Amino acid sequence: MNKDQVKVDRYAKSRDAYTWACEVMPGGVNSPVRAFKSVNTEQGDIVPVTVKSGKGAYVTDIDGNNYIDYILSYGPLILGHTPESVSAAMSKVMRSGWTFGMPTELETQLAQLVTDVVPSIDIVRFVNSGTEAVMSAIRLARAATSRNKVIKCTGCYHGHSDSLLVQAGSGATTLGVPSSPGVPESITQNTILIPFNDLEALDSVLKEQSEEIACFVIEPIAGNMGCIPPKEDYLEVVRELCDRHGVLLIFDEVMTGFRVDLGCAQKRFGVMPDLTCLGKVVGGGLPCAAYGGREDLMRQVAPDGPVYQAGTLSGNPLAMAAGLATLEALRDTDAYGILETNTAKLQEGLEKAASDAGVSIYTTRVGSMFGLFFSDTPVLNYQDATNCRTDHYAIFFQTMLEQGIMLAPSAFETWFTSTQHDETVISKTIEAASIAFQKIAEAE
Ligand code: KE4
Repeated sequence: MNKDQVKVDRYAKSRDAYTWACEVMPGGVNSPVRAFKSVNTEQGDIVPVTVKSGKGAYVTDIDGNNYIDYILSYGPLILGHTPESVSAAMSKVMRSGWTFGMPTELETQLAQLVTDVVPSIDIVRFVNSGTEAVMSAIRLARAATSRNKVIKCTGCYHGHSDSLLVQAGSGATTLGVPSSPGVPESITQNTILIPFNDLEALDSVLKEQSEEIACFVIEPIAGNMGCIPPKEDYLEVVRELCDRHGVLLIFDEVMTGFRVDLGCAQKRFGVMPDLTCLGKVVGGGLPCAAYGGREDLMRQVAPDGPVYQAGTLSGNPLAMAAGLATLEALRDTDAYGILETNTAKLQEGLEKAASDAGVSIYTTRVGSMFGLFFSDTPVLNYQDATNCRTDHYAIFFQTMLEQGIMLAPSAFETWFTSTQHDETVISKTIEAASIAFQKIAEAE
């Protein structure tokens, strides 16, 4: 490059914005994974891009760079960015009032829709985050069984409440700090860890300790160590074992809920939990989550029963309107057909591009949840996931970013598509991936 061909910094404005953000927020972000820590170069010269806007399958950063977005806010935006139907529903509420701290019909309408379409949910309570939903469901399970212990799988992430931030997935794994400081030993001693997809481990824990175990909380499709589906019949046997030992089964469907089926993963796999946690899609991208399930359990929640849980903005009309419009669109259109077809094309195209470049990858998919691991062997649990080539993922992430494809800045996240990720978007992604795989092959 000669002297007057000065390399244009494509991220100049993001660089400045991030410097300022770091002055006033931890790591310059409001959620750790967004800081690009695990996918940066040694020089740390990739700056977390600051987004200005989104439309359909695309986001635009403050430097004017456009990206095809596979983060989609980590799952909520199943209809893509700023879908007209959801914007219109929210605009209506913007003029009539978006929070009251009093009942509104909108929350009952969304509660009715959720209980109509999610097979195991008789009664539902809205909260404001997935963390809150899972934390509340566990409190209910402990109250209903008068037992304290909770089983979770290593690598599954259920939000950042103390008892669950143990060998968590997602950002907790990415940052290599699975069990966070500040979590008292007195709390995590009630948390039992077993590997995902391992029925023997579950069986032996239940045989030894079931008298003390309130519940087994599980992501029916593990989406926080990459995307790892349940093995054949795994969920069915989990259900049987929990029944045999009187342990409640909680499906954390914060990510899978309405993502893989309108009836959630429980409908797709035909296995019914006692309690379900929802988030992300249920609020259409607004802060909204929920927990629900068997009526005999949910009627123990205050003010019907003694199990206390509350929230200032729970069920707020703005989030309810966004959630309703989103679920109605999923119910009334061929959204799941579109998602299935296009995400299958993505998987096929990426597998072929990697093979053509001589790069070993292992892919997984359930509906519009997709996983890509740099591994030449199957990835069935946390151990397998952490053995994958995260260095290859970093090169892949960086090369895709340069070509206008925004992937999660972590090897331990799931790719999400939307109804707006059409054939053109998928083809562009595959073309960019071919170049990224070649770069990895050259690095070997
Ligand atoms: P929130 O508290 O972030 O709304 O939900 C926590 C949660 C609970 N359960 C499951 C299965 C989840 O995937 C999550 C949150 N997912 C991560 C992405 N892997 C959120 C992204 C982030 O932490 O920034």
